[in-house]
Amino acid sequence: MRVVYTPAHQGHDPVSETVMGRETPAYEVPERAELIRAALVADGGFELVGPTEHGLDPILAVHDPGLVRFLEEAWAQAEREGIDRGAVIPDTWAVRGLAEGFGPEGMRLVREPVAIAGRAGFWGLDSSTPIVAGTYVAARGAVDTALTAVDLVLDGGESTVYGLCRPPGHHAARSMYAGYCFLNNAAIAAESIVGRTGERVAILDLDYHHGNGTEQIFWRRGDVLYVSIHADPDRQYPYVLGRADETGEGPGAGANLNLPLEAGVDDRRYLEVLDRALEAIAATPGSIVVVSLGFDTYRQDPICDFALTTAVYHEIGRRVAALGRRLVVLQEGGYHRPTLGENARTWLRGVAGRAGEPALPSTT
Ligand code: OKP
Ligand code: ZN
Repeated sequence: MRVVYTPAHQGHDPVSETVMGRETPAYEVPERAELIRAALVADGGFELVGPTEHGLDPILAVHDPGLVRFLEEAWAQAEREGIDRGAVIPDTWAVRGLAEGFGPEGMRLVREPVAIAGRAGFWGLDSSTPIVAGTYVAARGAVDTALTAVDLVLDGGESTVYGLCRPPGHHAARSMYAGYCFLNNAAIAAESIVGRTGERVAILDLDYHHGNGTEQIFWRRGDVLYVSIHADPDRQYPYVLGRADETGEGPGAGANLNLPLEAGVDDRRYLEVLDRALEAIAATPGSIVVVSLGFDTYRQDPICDFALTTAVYHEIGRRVAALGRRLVVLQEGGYHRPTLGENARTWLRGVAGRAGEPALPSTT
């Protein structure tokens, strides 16, 4: 199986994030992707390829040019303003996300501020998404990783490709960065697939957190089905979206399925809900599924509360593959570093067992 990977992610190396006013060591760190890469290389059944550059057009098909400009300029502006804290983390928010990030109405009176602190609070949702020197290049690398995975599936004849995206993407909305995410890799990939094939595309979001950004981007779209299994936002980030009654609007009515869950979800319960998600996808036309894959559903994840085991990831991968559709699998979250590599390897091995999938050499 092909794995798309670039070391560009290493430049996004935040030291800390701010959780309820307390500075804590960053969870979303370069080591995460390196651990997954090392586990797949050690397995022997995966072939790493670098991404090709796809430029800005596919990004601007999904994101506000103002957001992209801000992400590109932020670090240099912080340096010019003499902000010397190692990262841009806002402390003043424009609360414009409620209007432009999440809903249909724009607050026209709120203008983009000038100072970096104001700009960050204008484009960002929260204080856990630091911008550092290498953030923009890393985020662009993650998008190119996702788009290269799409190329390998559409033009390269691959049935499944894994994009080791970092930073993740599913919290990033059209005009908002959020939750460790800057550009929405999965949404950009899905949009590109729709544009190139004219087919409907399903996004299956298996990260522990609801992908508010992906939901928002395709909220009024009937050609992209968004299905997500996640922690109930009544107790978990992103708090503001992810409820079961969010089903899409206009042409997108019925093309959004949220399956919010209680704490303590175990393997059996998760598989039961997964089957509902897969049924919804199977009932929708299309031949390609973009998977937003998170391992923060793992029982020992330090910031989450599901109780999945490593073994169940094999079964989840197997059931997703049993849809019989081509898969563009993109990495999102997962913060228990000791098991991250093995969980990813196990999931992808579950996919690789299906008929028609090139067999991977057996592991020792
Ligand atoms: C990113 B991904 C809660 C702070 C939450 C952001 C979590 C982002 C998760 N008090 N911080 O979906 O794994
Ligand atoms: Zn997550």
